[in-house]
Amino acid sequence: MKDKQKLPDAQPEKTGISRRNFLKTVTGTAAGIGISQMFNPALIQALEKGLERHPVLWIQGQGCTGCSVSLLNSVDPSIADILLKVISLQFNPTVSACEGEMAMEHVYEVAKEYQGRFSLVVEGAIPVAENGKYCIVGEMDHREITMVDMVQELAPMAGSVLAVGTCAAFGGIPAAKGNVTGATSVNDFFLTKNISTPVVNIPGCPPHPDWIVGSIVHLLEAGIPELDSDGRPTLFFGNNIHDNCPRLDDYDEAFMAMSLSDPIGCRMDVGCKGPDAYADCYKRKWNSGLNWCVNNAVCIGCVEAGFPDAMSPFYEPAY
Ligand code: FSX
Ligand code: SF4
Ligand code: SF4
Repeated sequence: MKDKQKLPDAQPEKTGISRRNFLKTVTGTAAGIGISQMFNPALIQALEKGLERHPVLWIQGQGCTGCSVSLLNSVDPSIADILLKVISLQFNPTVSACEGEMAMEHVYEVAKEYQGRFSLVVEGAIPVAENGKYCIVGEMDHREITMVDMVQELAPMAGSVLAVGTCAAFGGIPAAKGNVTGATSVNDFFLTKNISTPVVNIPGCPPHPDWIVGSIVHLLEAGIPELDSDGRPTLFFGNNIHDNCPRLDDYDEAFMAMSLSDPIGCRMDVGCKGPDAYADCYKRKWNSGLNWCVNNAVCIGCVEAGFPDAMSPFYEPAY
């Protein structure tokens, strides 16, 4: 699984896209969302000379795997180009062929070999109750390895940590009311363990693939992106959904949709949390730019630290 090879030059016959075109694609995608500033010609030239692909270890605790699946759905650039041209994904529990003790050994070997130079992606919350026993993720040397062990041991060795998904970034659904597992976000976990590795939060339940890919590319080419007070890249999470919603005029005119089947009207009265949510869904959209939540339903505020309890709780809130 290890790959320390220099990136080859263009291999369109294998991947359908050259490295140059890949970078153009990423830059082009970035341009529409205001992040073109982070890619300048000097950086692109440096990339085109070929650098070692960046090692990434992706581990998962309490989550539904939607974050991994969302990344796999990356269309432009494709997941194949991300894996073949940008990062060297050394482990991901959903897609790695390696499993069992061998997989655990590999993860720890990679962390030692690339100490300070790899990125650790954490997907899902970290259940700290009962010494982490609610989430045993592997076994090695006759020791059960919990998610708590993995984050505690690997995060200090990493150069950076990406908390992918609202569960990892803020606790999310596993930390919702009624949770008995002590589901904890990466940043809160780091505070209790005195871990100081820089963290980039990429929330969303699940996060848009562009938010994951764009953050990784920014990290590799321009360092840690500018973060808001919740640790999210302002590139993607800097603007309010309601302020940019195509239905804002309806809101201003108090023209409210009465049900989700109403094709027009502001959806606040049927539960839209757009006013409390900060993300670029309104212009990026989902499924290759085809649609987004407010078109067919409502924004449930899935990128926010209070999600789901403070946004769209599973229980009847006592107002
Ligand atoms: Fe959480 Fe990831 Fe929501 Fe699921 O595993 S962000 S539950 S979409 O996918 O962690
Ligand atoms: Fe705001 Fe939601 Fe109404 Fe759009 S539908 S204007 S985001 S409340
Ligand atoms: Fe999440 Fe709202 Fe964006 Fe939908 S529109 S992905 S619920 S932040």
